[in-house]
Amino acid sequence: MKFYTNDFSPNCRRVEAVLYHLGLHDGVETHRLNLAAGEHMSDEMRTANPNMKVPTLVIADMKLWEANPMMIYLCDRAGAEAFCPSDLNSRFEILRWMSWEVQHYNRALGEVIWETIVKPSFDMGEPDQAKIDAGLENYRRFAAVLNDRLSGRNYILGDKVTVTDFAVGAPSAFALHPQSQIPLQDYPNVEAWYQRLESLPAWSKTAPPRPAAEAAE
Ligand SMILES: N[C@@H](CCC(=O)N[C@@H](CS)C(=O)NCC(=O)O)C(=O)O
Repeated sequence: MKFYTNDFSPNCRRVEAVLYHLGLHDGVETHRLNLAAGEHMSDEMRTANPNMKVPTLVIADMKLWEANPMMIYLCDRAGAEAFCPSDLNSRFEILRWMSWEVQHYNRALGEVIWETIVKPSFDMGEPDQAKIDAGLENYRRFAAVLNDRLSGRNYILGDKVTVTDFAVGAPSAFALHPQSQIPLQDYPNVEAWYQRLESLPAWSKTAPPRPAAEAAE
């Protein structure tokens, strides 16, 4: 199994964490690509994924791209029923929250983090306050939904961690970073759930390096 990944990417982190969680990581040939240096723009990557994006997994003849379906594939292949339940209702919940995080929650979070963490870390210009404000307004709308969902639950589907948490929680390290401006103090269930995720072995093994801006201090 070949895994093309990047250490800063929440999309990659969620897949690598699943590989650790399922005990598959040792059998993986991992290619850590420097996206800023364009290492993903290669013929090898184009063959593995015509989008030339990470995460990408190659398992024999299967070329897997798009993080969320990749995670479900890995779980089903490993028979990880508790981590990725296959009954009809659970599958609906998993797919619903995955679709929601891509379209709403993590999109809003990403808009803010791009300005507050990514741009300063990679010398990409000054943060745009108007974009931060718009992103935060969006974030608050969806964070309230997640905060309610996590009321009385340790994880999104219930008491046990599932693949759903790895998908929705993928940018946890950035959201928790003080530089992010994400108002987690107003969403205490979300903050506690992020901390819970961070303490899982598979999650802590895949923590991104500290943002360059902080490392330079
Ligand atoms: N929807 C894709 C997103 C993939 C993606 O955008 N990956 C980024 C890193 S997070 C990437 O490869 N960027 C390099 C580029 O677009 O050139 C997924 O879920 O895997």
